[in-house]
Amino acid sequence: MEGQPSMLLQAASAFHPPPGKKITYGTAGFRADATILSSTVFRAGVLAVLRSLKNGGAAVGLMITASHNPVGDNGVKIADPGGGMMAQSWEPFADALAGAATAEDFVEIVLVFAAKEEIPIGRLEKSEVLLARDSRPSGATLIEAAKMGIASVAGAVAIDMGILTTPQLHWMVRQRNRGWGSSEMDYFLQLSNSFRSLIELSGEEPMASGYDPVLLVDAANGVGGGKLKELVKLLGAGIEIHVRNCGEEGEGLLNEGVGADFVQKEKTIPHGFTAQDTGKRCASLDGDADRIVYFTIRANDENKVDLVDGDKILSLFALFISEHLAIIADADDEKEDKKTKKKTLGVVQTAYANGASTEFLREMGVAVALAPTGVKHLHAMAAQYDVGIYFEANGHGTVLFAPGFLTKLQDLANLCSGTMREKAARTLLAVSEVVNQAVGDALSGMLLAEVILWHRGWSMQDWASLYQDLPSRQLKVKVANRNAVSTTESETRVVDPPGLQDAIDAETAKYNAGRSFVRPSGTEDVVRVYAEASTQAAADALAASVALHVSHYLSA
Ligand code: 16G
Ligand code: MG
Repeated sequence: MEGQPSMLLQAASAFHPPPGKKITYGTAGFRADATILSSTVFRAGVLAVLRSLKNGGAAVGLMITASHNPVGDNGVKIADPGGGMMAQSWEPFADALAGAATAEDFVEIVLVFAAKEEIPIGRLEKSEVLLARDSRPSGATLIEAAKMGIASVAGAVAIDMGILTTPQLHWMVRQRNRGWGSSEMDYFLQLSNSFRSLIELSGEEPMASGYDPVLLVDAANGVGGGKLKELVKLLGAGIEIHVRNCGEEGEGLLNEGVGADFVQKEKTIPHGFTAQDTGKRCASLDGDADRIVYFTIRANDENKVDLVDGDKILSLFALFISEHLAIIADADDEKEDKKTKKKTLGVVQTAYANGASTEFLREMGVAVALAPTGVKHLHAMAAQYDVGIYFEANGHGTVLFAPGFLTKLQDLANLCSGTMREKAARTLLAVSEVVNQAVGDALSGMLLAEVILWHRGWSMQDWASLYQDLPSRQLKVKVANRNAVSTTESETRVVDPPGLQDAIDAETAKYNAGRSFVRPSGTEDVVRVYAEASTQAAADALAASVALHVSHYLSA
């Protein structure tokens, strides 16, 4: 390993962590004001190489983005060789790297960790990092810092994929490691080809269809707008997507009054949309296009929108997929298949899922599992089913197909040529292609939602009325130390501080259909409160009283 320590030390000495500021690998990577991030990003470059070396040199992704944060922020996160988020077991190491006070400390931490994990650093072994950034101006310099980090490990190769959405990079990593086409055009072609296959497999549009071919998309003035425009060129007839807030001259700032986070939290019309769009089917992406919600603008209430959130997207997907799984199983003479059908499909939500959505899914006969907040938790749980669908209410989510199940579908399609079963199997295969199985992807999720609406001949009203959301309220409470709150049972129950859960239970019992939980945020210095009840006034009151208990228990 001669030379490697001094190579690392020399490179690391050019970067200085911000004094007195601790940046941690939170729910979705490191995130902070862009001006203090270069040392963190340099070190994340080294981290990505180590991750690749640990995985026999497989490609790893490094994405520069701060998603829905303001334009002055930026961030960095690592995608593992499978295309998913970096293994959680490495997060403490990531924190230690970012937090090392000096270049010497940093090198020491790298070398000790590499020795412990038997990572062949400095032996010129193959390792590869695919890099990309979203449209933030600060990304250009930060990506150079990441490249310097990568170059400081002997034998490491950096491949700059340019400006991409986060899910595009995750997809590319997954494809590349499977030896499949991983260019941006491959991505666009896979999505558009499978979209068109799904339309063809659906046959004729239903009579008296309520589906409106026009879709208005708010791209948050982020990276997704331009990408969506590229994709639209390949979709063919039948759908008319108008993209707004692409971040072009005069369109406003990234994530400011626009985007999925804004629309979902504020339930307010994003910039670039007016009363003239009332009743139209609209969708909002977030700044790096890994999240999507739909909405319509309310008549006579110009500023407000009716939201179709992640829960309803999930419900739509679950309905369509279970319908097709049922065709496959129902046509089977053997009862065996019918019995296993329900285990085949599973959905994963978080405690934030509206109670009405969970009830709707359970009534459909689908297994519903609960995961803690954060894509990585939901993704891991969904991967346990043959077909696993996961969504957070905020619009992060996708559908996962187990490799063995895809083979089964392929065999079935070949065996049952000319039957309904073949069509159902081919439809599910096309769904597995249109969705991004590496990570939730606003563009691919949108295509699947559109196909399903088209197939059913549904208007936004049809979709929205799948079930009626229970009134809910979210609050945040500023506390001295949010980490004094710890939870269990997928964040539905508080363990610490003692007594707080009993207080929440006592409040909840006062309300019809009441439900409430609290958890420390992973991205902000607050404790979040969620409450649900049969009326809005009750949900508001429940949330307010639980928030008071949080303040009380955490101020002591
Ligand atoms: C991050 C997570 C998101 C989660 C949110 C919760 C990813 C890619 N993103 O944005 O899944 O819903 O954090 O934020 O994992 P909170 O902890 O502040 O409530
Ligand atoms: Mg995002």
